[in-house]
Amino acid sequence: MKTVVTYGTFDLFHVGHVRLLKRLKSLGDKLVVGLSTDEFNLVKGKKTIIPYADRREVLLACQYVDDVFEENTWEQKREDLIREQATIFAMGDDWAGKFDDLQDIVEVLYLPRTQDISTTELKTVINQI
Ligand code: C2G
Repeated sequence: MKTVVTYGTFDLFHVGHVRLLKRLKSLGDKLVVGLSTDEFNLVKGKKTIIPYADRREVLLACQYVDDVFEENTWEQKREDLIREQATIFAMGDDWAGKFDDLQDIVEVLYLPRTQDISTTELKTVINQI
């Protein structure tokens, strides 16, 4: 069983998220997502539009996602990756290099982001309606 783990907020779920999750699932047999809680997003300097429970439901409805757990801190990744018996830890390349310290326990990958879409841009458009 080759488990891939990733993390994110996945607020206002959009095609950039879908394309990343699709690519991540293709790297293994199981894809598990560490989903940022609303409280952790405040730590990240982000205010989520969609509450955690609904963001979790959306992710679990995505055909590429097999499981979701809470992301509450920056520091929990190592413990999570060991618990999930992860083979690969992967993120979009806006995080390139940020998690290389985990290379002693997993393969760390950074995949190209989907251009021209982001939750921030969607929020801007919504505010202009
Ligand atoms: N992403 C992407 N293309 C986009 C937008 C996002 O590939 N157009 C990717 C990001 O690179 C990230 C994932 O989708 O890997 C989730 O994006 P966010 O919800 O913005 O996650 P982020 O706030 O970066 O949280 O500890 C890590 C953090 O929790 C990551």
